[in-house]
Amino acid sequence: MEKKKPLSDIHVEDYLEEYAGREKTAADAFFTGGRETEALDGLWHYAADPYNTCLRQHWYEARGVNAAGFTLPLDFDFEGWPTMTLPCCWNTAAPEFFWYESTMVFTRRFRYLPKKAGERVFLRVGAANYALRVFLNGRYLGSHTGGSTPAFFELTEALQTENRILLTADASRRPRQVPPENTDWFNYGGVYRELELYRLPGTFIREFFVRLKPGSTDRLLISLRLSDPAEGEAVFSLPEKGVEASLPVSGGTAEAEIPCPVQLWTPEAPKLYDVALRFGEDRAEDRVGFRDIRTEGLQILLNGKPLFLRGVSCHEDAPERGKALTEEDCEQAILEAKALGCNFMRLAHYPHTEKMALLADRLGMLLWEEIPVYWAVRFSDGAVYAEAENQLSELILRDRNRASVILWSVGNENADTDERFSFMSRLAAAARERDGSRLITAACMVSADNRIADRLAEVLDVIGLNEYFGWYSPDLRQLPELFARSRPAKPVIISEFGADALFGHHGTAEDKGTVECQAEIYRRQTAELAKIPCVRGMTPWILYDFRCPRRTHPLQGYYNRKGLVDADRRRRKPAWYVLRDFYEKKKAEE
Ligand code: GCB
Repeated sequence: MEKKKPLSDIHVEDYLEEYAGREKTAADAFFTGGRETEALDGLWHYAADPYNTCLRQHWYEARGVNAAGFTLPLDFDFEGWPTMTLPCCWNTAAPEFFWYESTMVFTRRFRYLPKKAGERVFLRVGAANYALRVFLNGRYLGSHTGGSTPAFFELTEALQTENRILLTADASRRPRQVPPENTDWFNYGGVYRELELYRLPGTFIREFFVRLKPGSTDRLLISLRLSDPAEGEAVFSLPEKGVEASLPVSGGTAEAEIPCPVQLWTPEAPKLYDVALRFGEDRAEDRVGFRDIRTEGLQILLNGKPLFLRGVSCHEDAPERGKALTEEDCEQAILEAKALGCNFMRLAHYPHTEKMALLADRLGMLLWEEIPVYWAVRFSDGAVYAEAENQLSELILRDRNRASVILWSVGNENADTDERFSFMSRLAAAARERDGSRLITAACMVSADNRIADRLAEVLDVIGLNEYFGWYSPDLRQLPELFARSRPAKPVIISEFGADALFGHHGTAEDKGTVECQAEIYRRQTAELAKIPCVRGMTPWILYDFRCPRRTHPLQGYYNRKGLVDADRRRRKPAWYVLRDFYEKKKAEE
């Protein structure tokens, strides 16, 4: 990748070609629980680079002199660049980048001293939107695409004592990405989740999956996969129950079923157990709950008992931080949902930070997790499918030990075409194959003739249904009509209903955009939905107002105002109390 002669880059338009073929995917992910990390968070020098000059000119090689020893003029100066504290969304980090949706280059130095002979060192980036490229000491280590799932890069071969690391993060929206170009949320750019270094032994535990055997209450299933096809013995332990079981590992994998009566996890009593897995020099740990989730006819059963999912939808968006949520932000959202009477949250429309599921495990909140197969994804394109499936795999690998997560959603509001049917059926099958301990869903749309007729429902366990009666479809009488005309044989979750209302904007229930109108729609929606036996839950749209460039009406001000709570995450609108009262009644009926 050496720059041949001066200005040689200016006539090259396929400059990205040399960076192809080094994509990091779910196959590079590894289990992170219980491992020591060294943070690479903190101050990084940065430059906005909308023309991708870093990639075109190979800035990461940092060549200050030519072969003859003459000093070269440079278009960059790493140490002279300003600094930004990562992780963050650059849109909220500096006012001049609020609308910026292109490439940013980040670089810093760090010191490395080996701790153990033969150790391997990896960088995990919790999330960077959308295409991330990593360079260490002038060498290209690879790329990752997908704006909401973690990326893993091995640094070992390129490490020195003093290191220069450089990242490029390209937040461009593109039609062949997942999500595609057009979404109803703000496209925050940045390396916005933790940057961490991991030191692992030569052979390490790549996957560690522990769950209750579906349908049982006293048998655990353990799966493990190592980094190499090694042979040997792994040891699984669950100290609180005195379990220490040895697992024969063959070809780098092991599967075991272990008798172990446990106290089941529920939202009301979110019991967690410490578990650990050892292989050779490596050890992984987690804190997990055990629960059974399945459907029977029109019911959703948690640990064998019918359950009504009193939910709310949620985006990842805080006014001062965008998507770079802190643990406090996550806890605030879960506690707000609890105050509303919820036992369930839909984390729309992309994988949220793993902090959410970790907290939900601890605090007792059921979760729906989703990948951004949103609206008009290019369903006919094989590469787009691969991208979607990879994001799904990365999410499942990340969160499958979380008892709180009961549903994987393979997408939202997609037109019911043949191509979409085959694309999303494949995703549903992939999710099922990777994880048989959860239910599969997707947020479908009401058909043009007001029925639940989406063909995708055939392959889902639970039908998610977005309906906006009273709002986009203004006639609320069509809601009972919808259910009179549809006889789904599976449980339905109303994955969205709602109405925009600006906090403090008053008027009559007929005036769109007023809090009275929103509250009235919530009153009528909940009253109707309560009568429908197949409706086993709901996640109205949405907990908090969120940024949205498509929303330019003065009442919106570039926000989607369907929040039950204002974007300040404090001020509750009247519809909040309507939903709270409805959920209290539902809870009392249980
Ligand atoms: C929907 C979408 C969601 C939007 C919402 C709205 O159906 O799934 O992403 O934000 O409607 O407010 O229009």
